[in-house]
Amino acid sequence: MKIDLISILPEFFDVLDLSLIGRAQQDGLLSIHRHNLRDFTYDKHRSVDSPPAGGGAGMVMKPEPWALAMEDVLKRGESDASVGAISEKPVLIIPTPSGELFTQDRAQELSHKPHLVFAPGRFEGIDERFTRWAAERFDVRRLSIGDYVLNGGESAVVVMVEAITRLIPGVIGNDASLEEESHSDGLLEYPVYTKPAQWRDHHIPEVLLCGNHAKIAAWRQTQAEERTQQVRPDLWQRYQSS
Ligand code: 6GU
Repeated sequence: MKIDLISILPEFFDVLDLSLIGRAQQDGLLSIHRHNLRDFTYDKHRSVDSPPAGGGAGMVMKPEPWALAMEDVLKRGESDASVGAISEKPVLIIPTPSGELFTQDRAQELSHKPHLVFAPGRFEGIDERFTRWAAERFDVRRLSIGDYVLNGGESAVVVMVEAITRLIPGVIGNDASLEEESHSDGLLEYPVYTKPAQWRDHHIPEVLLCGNHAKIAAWRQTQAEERTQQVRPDLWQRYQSS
């Protein structure tokens, strides 16, 4: 998978060189390219923002630097053999609190795409005309990571890249753990324990020591259901109706 990240804070993405995602890049499963949006400005102050048309607070990102950055990404893509053979449009993800909710299902879908481009805005967001322009060249997704507001989309990009890339075969060591974790089956994960069987005054649930795998699986299922019911009634309702 190829990933292009465009931002006025490209250093923000240095965390993606750590741990499993860093390893996946070294192993060639993933190539992540950072671009500075200000490299696509041509005025003295390298300005990327401007006051909102119609008035109001804050600043809005101008569409032109974004369009130039996207044209550069597309041009590089054409000459890149790893994604060059693919006829579908690259996916352009615009992180925004006014987008559709980014979920495990969405992460799963995006993990099969050969080329993802992320355009995280700062300030009050990017001029809406950029989205329309981009829709002719990209499969555009406006995505939010939750019902709260961040200062910019960069941390949301890190969240989405991590959730998406860990689903690529080989990125995490143990593919089986992907199937057992929270959200993979619509339920939250059951509680987990490790040795010793007694720690301070606390004991492991008896059933985990019985050696009967069917019994343990049934207990875990019940725990997952109870936890989901208590903590996330919204997920529980969806789970029951599916
Ligand atoms: Cl994707 N961006 C920003 N700025 N705030 C958010 C968000 C994204 N998702 C939730 N809050």
